[in-house]
Amino acid sequence: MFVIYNKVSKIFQKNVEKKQRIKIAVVFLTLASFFVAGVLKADDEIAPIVTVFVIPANSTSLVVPIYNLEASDDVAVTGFFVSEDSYQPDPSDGAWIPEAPSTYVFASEGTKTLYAWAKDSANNVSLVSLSASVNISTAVSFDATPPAAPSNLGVL
Ligand SMILES: [Ca+2]
Repeated sequence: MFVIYNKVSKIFQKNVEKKQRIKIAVVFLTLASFFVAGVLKADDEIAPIVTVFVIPANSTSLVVPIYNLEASDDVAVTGFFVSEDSYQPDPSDGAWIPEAPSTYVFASEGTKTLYAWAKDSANNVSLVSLSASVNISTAVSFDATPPAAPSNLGVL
């Protein structure tokens, strides 16, 4: 950058007034600062952090609602990933979605743990997940026993 600036300033040195040279320098430094800011922005190396993940403790359906899933990032969170696997997902995995999901569909009943991840536009994936567990039982408990008949009733 400074090499370019020196060449440009040499070209203008003889013909351009001092005030105009200052203007050129200001424009050059402004453009240079935009360039540096762009490089820094493209160099996002800080992964998002999942801050909130809430699902119910019990469910009578395999479709379990996700009450709350939030993440924060130094730039912006661009993807969410919810899985029953505890390992960190690949940022190119097809299961990433841009908004926090509102449900998760389990394949079977039982006590299950879900893991929530987030990523940013530079494909940094959160280093740790937030997890939450749910006990799924779709069997409807059916009370077939009638109450005992009252014994103290008489005809008036
Ligand atoms: Ca980031």
